[in-house]
Amino acid sequence: ADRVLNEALDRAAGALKAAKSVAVLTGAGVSAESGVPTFRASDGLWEGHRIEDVATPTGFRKDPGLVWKFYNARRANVRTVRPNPGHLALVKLEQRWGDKFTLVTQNVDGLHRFAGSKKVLEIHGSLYRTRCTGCKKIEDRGLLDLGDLPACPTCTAMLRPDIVWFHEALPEGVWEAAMFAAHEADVLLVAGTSAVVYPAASLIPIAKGDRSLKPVPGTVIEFNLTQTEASSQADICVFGPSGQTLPRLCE
Ligand code: BJW
Ligand code: ZN
Repeated sequence: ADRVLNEALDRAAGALKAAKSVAVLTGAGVSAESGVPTFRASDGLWEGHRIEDVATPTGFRKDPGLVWKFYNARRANVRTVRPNPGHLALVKLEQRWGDKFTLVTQNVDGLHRFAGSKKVLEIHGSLYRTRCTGCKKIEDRGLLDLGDLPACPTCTAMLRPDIVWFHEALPEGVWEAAMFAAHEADVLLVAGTSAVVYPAASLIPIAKGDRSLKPVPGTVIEFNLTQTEASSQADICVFGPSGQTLPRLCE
């Protein structure tokens, strides 16, 4: 098993070395070793809640207090965690590739920025920010408890978490930049994601490209504990905890 892992890591390092442009797609798995729970538990619940109750616009309309309770708990957890060596390895890669490096994350925990990554595209929003349901103003409020039903200081309408729920569109400019980076990338690293949520997962086929748009297809390298929906599309699969495997890419 060790030999298989070392071979995959060698091939990954080789592909990376030859790349002029690098993109990364991360998911909840890269924060697992920091102590942030991942989403898809076997019972289909998030911390005992049904997904449609806490992570859809309909759920928020029905019971905003419950949704805020859920998010305040998530925010309290994230307040206690720190980046792990996987996050730090991605900071190093950004330093090496400069503006030819783009980190796209589905995570809302802010740990990539905390670790020191500069160019981070948060395609599913952030637990740090609120968005006003009235005047639409977005504000960074940190991770302090905001209470049951926080109101906008400007217009008094109800605030919501600045998170992309199911059935909602991704933030437009951010998503476009993510697609552009995947399209440009010679190498796409896909780390700690089950790759079942769209449109995020479509960055993988975008990086591979079809022949008319991208004469040399991008190389997709997966970092995960197990096989996922991404594995069959990946050129190289590095199985193991990303907090251990990503740092070895930088050696
Ligand atoms: C490790 C590890 C270690 C562990 N090392 N690895 C049917 C019904 C309803 C909707 C749809 C439907 N079919 C399709 C849809 C669309 C839907 C969708 O994709 N659904 C699928 C689930 C079926 N998508 C949407 O609704 C999107 N919007 C949309 O389509 O809008 C259309 C529209 C267009 C134009 C105008 C208007 C509308 C929006 C999707 C937003 C998703 N947001 C969420 C919730 C945010 C809430 C919150 O965080 O509080 O974002 S969903 C949730 O999943 C979260 C995550 O970012 C996202 C991805 O999950 P991720 O990161 O992959 O985590 P896990 O847990 O799934 O996987 C963890 C992985 O890590 C595993 O593989 C482990 O093995 C691994 N791992 N430890 C390495 N140490
Ligand atoms: Zn407002």
